[in-house]
Amino acid sequence: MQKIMDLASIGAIDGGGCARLALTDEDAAGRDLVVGWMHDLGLTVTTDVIGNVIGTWDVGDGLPVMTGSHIDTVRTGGKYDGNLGVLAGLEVIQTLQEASVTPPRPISVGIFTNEEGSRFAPDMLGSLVYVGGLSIEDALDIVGIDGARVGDELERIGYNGATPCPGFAPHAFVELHIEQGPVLERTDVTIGAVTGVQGISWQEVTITGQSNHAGTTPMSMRKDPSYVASKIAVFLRELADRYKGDQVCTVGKIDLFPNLINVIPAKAVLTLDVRNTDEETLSKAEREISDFILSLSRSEGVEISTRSLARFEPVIFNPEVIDIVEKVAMSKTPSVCRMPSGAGHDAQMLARVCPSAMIFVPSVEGISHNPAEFTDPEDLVMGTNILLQVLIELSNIEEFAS
Ligand code: HGY
Ligand code: MN
Ligand code: MN
Repeated sequence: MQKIMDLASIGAIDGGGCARLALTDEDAAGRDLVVGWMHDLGLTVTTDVIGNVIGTWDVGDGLPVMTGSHIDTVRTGGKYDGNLGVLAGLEVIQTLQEASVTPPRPISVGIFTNEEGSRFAPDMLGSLVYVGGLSIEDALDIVGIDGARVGDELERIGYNGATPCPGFAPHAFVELHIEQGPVLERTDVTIGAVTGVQGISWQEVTITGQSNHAGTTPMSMRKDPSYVASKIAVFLRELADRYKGDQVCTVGKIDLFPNLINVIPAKAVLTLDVRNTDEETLSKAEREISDFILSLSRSEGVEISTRSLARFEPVIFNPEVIDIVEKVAMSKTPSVCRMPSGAGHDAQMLARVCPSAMIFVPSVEGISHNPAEFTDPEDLVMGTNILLQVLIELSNIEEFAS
């Protein structure tokens, strides 16, 4: 608990949250603090070419069992998103060391770079490169919303490590994370045995119209990007309402240029975050949105270009690991349910290279990506104890069936 508070004090913002956007000075300070804790535990610490930090307790033999998450946050982040998974991993190692319990395999804790993706898209960038899903060359050339380049920022904060990517494929991977939604609380369940992660589609849409005088330009003559951007935002909301089920759509960012009260904008740039647990439905939503955007460009006489910022299909976690999470959780509380994750996580990338799953603990009022994010301490402790037991069970498995 103290470590959560100490880390949360870095980049602290009003309302009790954190702002540690990836590769900023605040992110670097958070990394330095946690790396210090890794050294205190006597872990072997490596930093790879995309800045992923892996702390390994070199005991036992064979491939390590890995846990971890991220410590970068969104601009209005909370104390627990990502941070819990990293600090719980360290807590597990410290607890085993203090109890003189040596697992049969090494245990690694990962801090994955830029999980949030809000400064540099895509999200889960560090774990994606770690598993070989994106070349380091392409990753280092990504330019963020502020014009900064990933490679330059990694160098600037001193986390452009030497360890190559793809990194080693662990024996298994399990991530403890807050749910970030209302399901556990609404169903009065304490632990989620996460079955997978929904599909995600991020796009940037650039609308070019014609800046003109807000007072003199007849409505019939206008080529107004802010009107078009608003129509797209409304279309997304109505699509989600039509599709119902797991369909979610968000326009989180709209920038107008020149963004002045008496100027019809020359340009609007907005982001589309569209997700669904079902790949076919997600693709259908993308097609509908693209058709709508094309029809709008014609009817409003504006030019519209789109750029994909992230596109990950839904991921199903390893059944054996999910079973172990559920079994261990049930040994501590009867209040356990299986559920998919609405948010993206590094575990969905590690699932490409090793048996992986996740443990969820409840978010009070389902709030996250918000300084008010909160999880009851006894739930944090329960989740961490389950993580400890799951890591021990995973390290005792010789061979996974799949
Ligand atoms: O956007 C997400 O789902 C995650 O927070 N990166
Ligand atoms: Mn997270
Ligand atoms: Mn997040």
